Amino acid sequence: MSGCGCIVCVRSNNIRRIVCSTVDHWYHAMGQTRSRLTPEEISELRSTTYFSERELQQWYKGFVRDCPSGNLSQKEFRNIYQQFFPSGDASKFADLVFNEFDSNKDGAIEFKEFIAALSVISRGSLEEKLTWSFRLYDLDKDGKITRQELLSIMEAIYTMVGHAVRLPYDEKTPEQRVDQIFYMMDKNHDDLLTLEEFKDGSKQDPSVVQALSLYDGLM
Ligand SMILES: [Ca+2]
Ligand SMILES: [Ca+2]
Ligand SMILES: [Ca+2]
Repeated sequence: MSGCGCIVCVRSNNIRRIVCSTVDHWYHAMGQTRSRLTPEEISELRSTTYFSERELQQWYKGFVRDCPSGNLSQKEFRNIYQQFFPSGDASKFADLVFNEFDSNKDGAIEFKEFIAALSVISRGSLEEKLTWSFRLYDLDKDGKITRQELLSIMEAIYTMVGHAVRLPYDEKTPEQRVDQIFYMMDKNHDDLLTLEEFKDGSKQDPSVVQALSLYDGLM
């Protein structure tokens, strides 16, 4: 009798089924992944993302191929970004995005986290994309973006892009860009951007959402 090889497997088909699925679950939990998503995983992901079953299986296949451990590490994530910006240093910006993908904060991106973020970035409504960006920019997650937080993000983007890629605002320094954004968005002049201020301002000036199209290009 075949099976996963453990003693219990050879005793009874029924027990084998239970044990094998448990072992499979352990392997999964340990980061050893299967090649396809289970029907339960598909139905969960279909309700939480904008992807079809076929797309989910395709993304999963690619994810497992690129990350056989089932987890995308911070280092691997940096490398992905670095490939797109060879003349700059993408590590800082990649780390910021990594933290946003890693919603359970365990230091690795599992498929569920990856596909959830990808769904918002690639298929989300403008509102969802802006909320996602806001959370990315709000480094200490207190619900407000300070000048310093925005400056950190802008510096990370400028460092990543280097001199090879010409962005519409590449003639400006990160400081000037921060001043410009606050001038436009900070309606009550308290030097803090709320989600509402951020959303309203971004809709008026689509160039502010530029960083999002950077992710679009990466995915
Ligand atoms: Ca995680
Ligand atoms: Ca903040
Ligand atoms: Ca404000």
